Amino acid sequence: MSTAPTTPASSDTPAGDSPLLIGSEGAVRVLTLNRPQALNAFTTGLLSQLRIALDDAAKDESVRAVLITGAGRAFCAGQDLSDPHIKPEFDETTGAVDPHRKPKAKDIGNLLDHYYIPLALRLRSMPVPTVCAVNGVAAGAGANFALGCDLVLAGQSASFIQAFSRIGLVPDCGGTWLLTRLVGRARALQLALLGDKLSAADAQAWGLIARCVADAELQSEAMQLAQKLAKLPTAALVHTRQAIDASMDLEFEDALKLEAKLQSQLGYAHDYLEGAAAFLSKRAPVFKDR
Ligand code: LHQ
Repeated sequence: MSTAPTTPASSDTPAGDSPLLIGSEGAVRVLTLNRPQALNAFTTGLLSQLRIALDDAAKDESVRAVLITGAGRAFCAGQDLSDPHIKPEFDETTGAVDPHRKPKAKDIGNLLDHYYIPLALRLRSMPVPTVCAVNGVAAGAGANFALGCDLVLAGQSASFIQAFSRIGLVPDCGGTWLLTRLVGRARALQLALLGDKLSAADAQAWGLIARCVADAELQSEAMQLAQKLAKLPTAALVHTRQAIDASMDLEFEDALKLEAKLQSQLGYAHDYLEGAAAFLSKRAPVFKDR
């Protein structure tokens, strides 16, 4: 069953104008970034709504996968640079920063502390798998938010830009951690230092994303993938993510021990009993743990 996208309960903007659309298709919760006029750039409002929507999906036992995408021609252009929280002072007519005027200091790290860090942690600790359908350019924090999802599909015309160095910043929203793990130090530095556009096809070839697909197929492929994940044993998938993320910082023996600990927990749960029983009796399993 699918439901039309709606605004989050906490939103005070009218339906349709909401920066985040929320819908469902069966057990898949669909979140659509919806500021197409600004390439879905993150405002504090959008960041808050996104976190609330992920919290809601995490709490809702009927949700077994989350699919995130963008409205319009872009996925997300990162932080909205015109947001009053971070917009620098400059002459709006000439575009110049006045060297004689001491600019008012704005600690943009505060924005990370209050919005981006909780959002990135929320995404990474979702109790269900997450899929991102990157429908166009994903820049800055928009790229790293996408890469924080478990499986990333991108349309062939999509691209990834670590735009931070272009404006004198470092990658954030987990970029330094994610890029290094996904593509290794050399390519992480290439992407982050130069801020060049990486095509979806190259992103797939580099191992940055799971798959590049035809633009026309993106949404249906992403939904099919999310539906497939929703039918798999959710708790096992989420523990798998946890073990894979932890493995990079573990000695081999400690990774073996973590696997054994997680296996112990899962071995008592319904889904293992169901999976093994279904295999042995040659029927399809029906998983339900979360
Ligand atoms: C935008 C934006 C945008 C506002 C396009 N903001 N309007 C965290 C915390 C604190 C501080 C700072 O940062 C962060 C994390 C970050 O994400 S830093 C990185 C911020 N993002 C960027 O620097 C990317 C800026 N955007 C671009 O470089 C280009 O727009 C890209 C390459 C994404 C797309 O280029 P085009 O396809 O040529 O589109 P466009 O540039 O013409 O943009 C279309 C409209 O969207 C345009 O508005 P307009 O009214 O002129 O039509 C842009 O101003 C607006 N827009 N990105 N981040």
